[in-house]
Amino acid sequence: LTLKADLKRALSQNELELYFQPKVDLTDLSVVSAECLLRWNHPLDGVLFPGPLIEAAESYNMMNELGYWTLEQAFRSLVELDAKGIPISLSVNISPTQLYDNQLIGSLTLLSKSYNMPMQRIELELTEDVALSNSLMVKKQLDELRQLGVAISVDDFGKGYSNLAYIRDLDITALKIDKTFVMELADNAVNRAIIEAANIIGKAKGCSVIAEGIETLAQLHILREVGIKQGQGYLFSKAVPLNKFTQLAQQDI
Ligand code: G
Ligand code: G
Ligand code: NA
Ligand code: MN
Repeated sequence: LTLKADLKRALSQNELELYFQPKVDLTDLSVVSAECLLRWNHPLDGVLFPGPLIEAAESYNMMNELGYWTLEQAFRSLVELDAKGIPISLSVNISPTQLYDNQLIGSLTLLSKSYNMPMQRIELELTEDVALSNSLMVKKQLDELRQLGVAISVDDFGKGYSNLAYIRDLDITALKIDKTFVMELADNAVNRAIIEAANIIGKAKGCSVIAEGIETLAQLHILREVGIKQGQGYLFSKAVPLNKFTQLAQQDI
């Protein structure tokens, strides 16, 4: 009950903020894009991770409101990045609820018009198990989003249910290899094999493959050996506020 009040206050009192974690080119380590991650500037506790707020939004039927707030901030941020000469795209995490509610396409269309920003600049990150339930309806929406030029990436690939038929059948633009495979990469041959397999699948589908959770140079080295082209992780940067991210990106442009 208190979390519901927290969520309402956070939304109405501007306590939420989008942070940006760079996605880098693993060859030259330049910033190519960023993932938007929600943070909660709590009046007493400082900057908090979004887990509890997202859970609260799900259980109190406010996920669409929170999701719309996030999308609007992403569009605003794109406008700011353009103004600073950084014409990259941004990815936003989408909760299954937002797909089931059928409002996503309407929201994106509206925001794209209001901010005069093409939808091609937005990438949606979906967890792997999103399409497992109600898959026909989800597939239809995802196809429509792709036709509008919205990029769709499958987040945490290899974790969830690993439904490869779903990966095969959906028109996706990127596979994001779950960080659990990257974390124990150096001393686990199976992890390396899974990453190699993901890379082969991505190539065959014509989509990009990105590794998450890169924390060490040893991991980076193996990922380069395997041929993974893009990555994200604390080795490069955690998620940071927009002004900080702008500085990181400007060093590369
Ligand atoms: O940095 P991190 O702790 O923020 O993210 C925790 C989890 O919350 C991740 O699974 C991430 O995908 C999710 N998350 C972060 N921001 C958002 C958001 O804006 N919307 C949704 N639905 N999930 C988010
Ligand atoms: O579910 P999703 O993949 O969107 O969640 C991303 C989560 O991973 C966020 O909480 C983000 O802060 C976190 N993260 C990003 N890079 C790293 C990393 O290098 N190591 C670890 N442990 N977590 C990371
Ligand atoms: Na994500
Ligand atoms: Mn992920």
